[in-house]
Amino acid sequence: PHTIYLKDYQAPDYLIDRTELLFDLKPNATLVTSRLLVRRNPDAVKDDEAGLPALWLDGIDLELLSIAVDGALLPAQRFREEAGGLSLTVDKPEFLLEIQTRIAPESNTSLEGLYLSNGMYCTQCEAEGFRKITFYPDRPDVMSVFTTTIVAPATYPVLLSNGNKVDSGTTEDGRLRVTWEDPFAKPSYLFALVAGDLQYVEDTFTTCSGRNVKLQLFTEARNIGKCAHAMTSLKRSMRWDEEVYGREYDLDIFMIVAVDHFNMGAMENKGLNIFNSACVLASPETATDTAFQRIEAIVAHEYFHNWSGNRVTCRDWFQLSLKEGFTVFRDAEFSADMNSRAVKRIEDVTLLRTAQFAEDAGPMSHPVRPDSYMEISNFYTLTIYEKGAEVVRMIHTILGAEAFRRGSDLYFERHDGCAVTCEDFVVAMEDANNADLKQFRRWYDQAGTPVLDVQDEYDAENATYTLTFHQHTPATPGQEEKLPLHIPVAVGLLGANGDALALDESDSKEKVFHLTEATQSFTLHGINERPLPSLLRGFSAPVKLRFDYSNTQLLFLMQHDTDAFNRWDACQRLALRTLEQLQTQYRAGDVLESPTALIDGFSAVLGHTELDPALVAKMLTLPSAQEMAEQGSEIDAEAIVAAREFVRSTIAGALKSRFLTRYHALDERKAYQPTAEDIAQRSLKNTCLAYLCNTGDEDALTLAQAQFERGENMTDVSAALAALVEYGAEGVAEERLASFYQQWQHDTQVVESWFGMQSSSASFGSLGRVRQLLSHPAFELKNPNKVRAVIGGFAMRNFKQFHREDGSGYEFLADQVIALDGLNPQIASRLVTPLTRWKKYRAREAEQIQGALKRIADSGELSPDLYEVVSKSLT
Ligand code: HT7
Ligand code: ZN
Repeated sequence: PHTIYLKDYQAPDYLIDRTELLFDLKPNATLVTSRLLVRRNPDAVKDDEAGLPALWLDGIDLELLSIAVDGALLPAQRFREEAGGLSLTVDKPEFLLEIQTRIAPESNTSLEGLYLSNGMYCTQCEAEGFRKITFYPDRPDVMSVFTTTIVAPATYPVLLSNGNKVDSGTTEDGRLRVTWEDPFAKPSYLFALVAGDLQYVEDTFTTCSGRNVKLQLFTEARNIGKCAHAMTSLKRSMRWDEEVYGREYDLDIFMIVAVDHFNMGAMENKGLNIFNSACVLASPETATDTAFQRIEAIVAHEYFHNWSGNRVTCRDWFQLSLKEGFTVFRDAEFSADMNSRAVKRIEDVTLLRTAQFAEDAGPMSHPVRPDSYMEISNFYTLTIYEKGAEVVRMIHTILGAEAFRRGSDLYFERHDGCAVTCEDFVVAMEDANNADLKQFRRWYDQAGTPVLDVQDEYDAENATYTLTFHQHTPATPGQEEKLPLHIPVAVGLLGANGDALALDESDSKEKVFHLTEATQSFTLHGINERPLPSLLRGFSAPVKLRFDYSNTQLLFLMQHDTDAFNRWDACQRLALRTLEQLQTQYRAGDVLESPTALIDGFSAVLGHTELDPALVAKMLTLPSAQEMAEQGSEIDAEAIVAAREFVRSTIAGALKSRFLTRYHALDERKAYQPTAEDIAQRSLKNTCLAYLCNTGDEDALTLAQAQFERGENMTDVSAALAALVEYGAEGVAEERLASFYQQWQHDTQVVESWFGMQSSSASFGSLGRVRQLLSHPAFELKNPNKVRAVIGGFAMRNFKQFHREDGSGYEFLADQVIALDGLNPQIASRLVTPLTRWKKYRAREAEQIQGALKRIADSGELSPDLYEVVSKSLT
């Protein structure tokens, strides 16, 4: 595999004005005929002396049957098949190119290009999957109008593609034929095709200008009762995008299809979104609140791409965050408006701190706009998505909501129908507001997580309060020197009685400081008492903030901060500090000290009946082992597990009666609704239940057993089952898991979470059990959801068992990655992630993990996907 550099970008030599495709579907021999109107690109880099350049068409795993130019077969000396594509010499600036190829969807296990999922044909073309369908300039800056005809046997009554259906009929031999026309020019990565025996639910949406849009959601018949929530989410998203961004939907139809085999969550193909079934199908009996909220967010995300991604797309894949960062920011704001804003922010920041910060500090570290890659599929990362969204959020914070909207209006207007860059986005934000984001641009270029050290000084005599910030970004692979960033830091001050202090004459209670230098001080005047600072409110920048709070100060912030996010963050800081101290005690062989400050804090939080229960649940949730691992300079997996288990069980024991009171108060019998209020109530109730069961007391386990048996909704049932599996006797857990499987074996999504619950359980998910799950009849190595549930659940969410002393967890993962690479390289290269950070572990683990990685490297020819991750991790 070779490295591709942003600096080498060149505009395409040829454009494709029209693309006509004909698919004659057969599982092992699908014929694809393309008719392309090719035209020399007037903006291409020209070398007139040399005549017209060759036309390069990407193509992988295709059987070339014929090529014709302007109706005449192209002689063999005019084209050459090479690794990865086809080179044609035509010597005309404009021509009609006709190519016929044959492909075998049935044997496509990579789930890129055209493949079969439970007998249904479907496509995944982003980023470079279209080249597995036909020869084509498969790059996002080649935008074309597509017409697609699909021919298939009558056993595939539903034949879908992008745009509007313009024709349908039957062929002479009785097969079905449908033609779709998409009037919006698009890159090949947004192409989609679906063919199957599907049912659908239908609705309509009237846009702000009064147009009626038909909405259809297609699934296999058995899932037709699980579409309502996605449909409601879609309509809410469409309205929100009109109201908040002024964006109206543009086609007369919008379709969603659910497929069981899918590498990611969903795909925003123009007018025909394709979803992983787990990210679209839900009913109260089968899906948890978390699944309901995830579906709402992903439906919104894909819908929002219609503007931020499809109407305005990326010039090249280095600009991926242009559409992904912006769209994640848009979907996060949507979810915040639909649910609890603070809780949504807490969830997003937790993901960022746990996984993105780790990525930023690891061998695959890259900027939001990378400058090189080997395999683009490896760059659908937390940095591109989540940190990219944080960068957009900072622009929103710096400019303010109204100015941001002016900027996004200009961006959409200026670049509609174009393939553009992150720079174009920033320029639109500047031009619309006469703003200067020159230094801010460094966020797009610099990898790594900045560390922000803060000190304060109070001058009682002059009533001034000074905050001094020092920023520093550690070196990352290929980037030794880092420059100071423009960091917006939102700050509030608390007085001794807990009131928010005025920060200036206009009585404002919050201020955003704009850090632009390595060290910078800001002085506030008229501060008549020593304040307690509430720093980086709402996590106003993706940095690690260090301030020397005392335990008492953290407890005070937990009680009084008006910023809900920082209230939670104070609790996390206290928990992380306590866990850190206990790890030290554990390593020294000392007796572990009871975490009294944390118990006091949790007790106070539990008593706050007027606080949003969802926020209380988050405050009572300890940082995960993965997040703890991110804190120190060296990971000691055993100490992390010991400290965390000790704190959890001590809190559970000390506050048992408080948890019980709160549990009973929240345990109302009412019909399930996925509303923010009810979800909040269930989340706190089930947090209390987990702590109660953590005591191991019989009465608590009986409570879980009763909740499990009541079977009111999947949220409560699976929380009760998870508690029984984690804290109940082994025999009880086995019995409950078996009866649950018996009841739900027909439901793919429930079976997936049943797998995940077992393999991620610290007490139940031993390697032996995980191996048994791999041989379970419902497990399929070719299905990414099942792989993520069983192997991912073990390697990414079962810290205790995965890091077993004998290193068998690492060897197991290496075996699975090697087996998967031959089937699905994208999944293999994602799954290897837990092995990539070996340098951060203690010597013994580091050696074991490195050994497992080396074994993968030496296992034969790796896919480019896996090769990139493994080779970068070993250097
Ligand atoms: N834009 C979509 C990306 C995607 C993808 C990328 C690589 C391999 C498979 C994939 N499936 C979907 C998803 C999104 O961000 O909305
Ligand atoms: Zn996206």
